[in-house]
Amino acid sequence: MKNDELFARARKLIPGGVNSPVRAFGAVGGTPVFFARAAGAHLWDVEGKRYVDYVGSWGPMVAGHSHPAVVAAVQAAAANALSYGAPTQAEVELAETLCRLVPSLESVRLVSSGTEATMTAIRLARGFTGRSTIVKFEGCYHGHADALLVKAGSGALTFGNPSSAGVPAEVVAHTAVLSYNDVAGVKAFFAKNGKSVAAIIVEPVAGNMNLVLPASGFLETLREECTRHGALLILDEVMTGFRVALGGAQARFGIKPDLTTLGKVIGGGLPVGALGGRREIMDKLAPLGPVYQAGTLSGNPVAVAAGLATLRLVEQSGFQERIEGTTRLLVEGLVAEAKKAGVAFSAQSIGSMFGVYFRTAPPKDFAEVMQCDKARFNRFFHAMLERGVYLAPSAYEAGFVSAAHGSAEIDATLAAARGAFAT
Ligand code: KE4
Repeated sequence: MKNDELFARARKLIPGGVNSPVRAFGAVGGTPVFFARAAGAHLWDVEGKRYVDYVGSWGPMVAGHSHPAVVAAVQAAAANALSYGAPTQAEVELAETLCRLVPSLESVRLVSSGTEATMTAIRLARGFTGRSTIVKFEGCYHGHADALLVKAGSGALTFGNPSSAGVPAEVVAHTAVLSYNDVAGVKAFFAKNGKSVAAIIVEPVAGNMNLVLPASGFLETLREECTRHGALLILDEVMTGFRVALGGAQARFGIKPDLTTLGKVIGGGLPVGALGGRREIMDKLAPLGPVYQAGTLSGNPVAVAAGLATLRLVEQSGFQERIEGTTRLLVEGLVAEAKKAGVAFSAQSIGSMFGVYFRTAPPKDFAEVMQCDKARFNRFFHAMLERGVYLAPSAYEAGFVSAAHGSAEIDATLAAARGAFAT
């Protein structure tokens, strides 16, 4: 079947024809591509067209698609069992691996998605501190738990309004929304509200408003303010974990959180999320403590096998350096092609994440992201798609490089960009 035939069929029974909104191409227009196969740095759609992939399933495929070692581990685990709903050795091995690679994790609980991880971390922070207020930042996304579906209040109103129908105002009444990288704004909020804050949750490198790097002193201020006021610092590393550095953004920026949420890479493409941190906090979780959390498929043996096999590849010597070098080559090449074409464009990378922007310099906060030329991005997106390069179908998403991307893929991408910048 063709992409458009499948999309028409999908829309008959699946809302918007997709199982996650961003996949519907609503931001960029056109018909979403239905994929049939993936290997290494490439995807093939149902019409047999090949693409160089820079979405990587939104982050998990850091080792490349269908890596033989990961597929073999999944096949072996599946041959034994698909699920027990009971403890297994593999879950202990994954917990040991995560706590070894991310030293701030003294204890860790596995769940099945990033949303479950952040939803639980918020509940745990409130249960541990006995406080209600949660602070998040405009432009950061932490999954679709009610308390986190909140947009910036208008003007001085720091307590947010629901960003989704179906979320009662009362549910987000305790969620404050501040501006990312606004150090003064954070200090002012804490001076007034510090004693009521249970936690700050933040993407230490923002990847859900396109890529925005933390300004110097921003993460340090969050750490200081939380410590000063007895609030918890939750670093949402669902996207940055094992992408920005082996130990996550917290290793790269030297920030020790109280809790960390993880996902994506730790499942190697299968459903795994996790939250972890200080033992005295984690021990508040059931069955030890009063904060309830549960999950039928938490620690699923097949998903854990994919995660363990992926992390073994990620921690191999030279893995991070190589993938970071490839990502830098991509970004430098795109900037050079745009310059030759006289297009107002910028790009940046950190680890194996990158951002491309149709503005002359990378945005430093949400307001500057909103100044990017979205229509120009959408034209570029489709021109690249036609030329066999699959970028994230939104101007407000980060891109991802895998270990399977090499000079051939970068050269092909830059050749496509040469044409796309000319459209
Ligand atoms: P999931 O529930 O989608 O596994 O994770 C939610 C989540 C939590 N925290 C961060 C920092 C995240 O980036 C995400 C999910 N990321 C999006 C990509 N922008 C997933 C793609 C999608 O929603 O389809």
